[in-house]
Amino acid sequence: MSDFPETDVLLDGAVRAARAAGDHALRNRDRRNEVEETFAHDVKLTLDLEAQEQAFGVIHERFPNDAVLGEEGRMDYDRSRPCWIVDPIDGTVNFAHGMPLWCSSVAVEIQGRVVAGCVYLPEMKECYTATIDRPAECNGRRIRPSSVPALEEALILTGLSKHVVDGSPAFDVFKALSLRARKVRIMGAAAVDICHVACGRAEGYVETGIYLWDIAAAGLIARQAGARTEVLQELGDFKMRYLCTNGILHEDLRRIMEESIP
Ligand code: LIP
Repeated sequence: MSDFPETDVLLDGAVRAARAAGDHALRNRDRRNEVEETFAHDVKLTLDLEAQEQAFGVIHERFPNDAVLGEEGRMDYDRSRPCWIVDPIDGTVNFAHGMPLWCSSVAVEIQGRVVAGCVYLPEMKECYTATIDRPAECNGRRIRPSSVPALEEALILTGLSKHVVDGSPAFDVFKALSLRARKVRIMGAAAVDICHVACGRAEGYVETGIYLWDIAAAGLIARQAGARTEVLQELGDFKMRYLCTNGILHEDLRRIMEESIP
């Protein structure tokens, strides 16, 4: 018996909200170059804001008393009531360039625990889901991490934060991983990367400077698939150093992270 009897209702809400956001962005991708703000290593699109409002609309209609926390603002985050955590377009720069690896991510957290989540990839036609009391699925089929036993055989995913500067520890981590793993890739969307670990396409994901909304839904999906997740360090303002693995390689990857970061 789940501690959260309504997990099926919560998951349905997360899926509807993620699809509302992702399908809005997909339908309007010819407007993907409408920019609200540009940064050295990131961009905020008009569609980021619109897609978030699509997700919030679904959430407020079905769960009017719950809190929401979104990448694009609305930080009425409090743990005294259920909180919906939304990244309307994760992989924004990929989306802006017309690359298909992006997603909409919606999770709901109750008493500090994510209990349901959905990561929806409109252009890849993949929808990852999980609740705290049910296994993770992609398009309704059970997913599991890989059983690759050694880093030398592994594909590891990582990312460079929008705050990257010369001397960022991420470069040291990237070098250390690249010298040990079969391959290291930067795909540009954390939630997609974590779902790739959850379904066995990659053996690990590491990133420094990633946000709660990037990992909330995908982290639950990974855990419910049988992968392992760990917040290695809280960095404030919802930022963190994060690790997700197939479990077998967790200690190796954690050690490389710790040895590479002063
Ligand atoms: C992105 C993350 C990615 C990170 C990028 C960016 P966004 O999120 O998913 O892992 O490396 O810098 O933060 O901004 O596209 O939602």
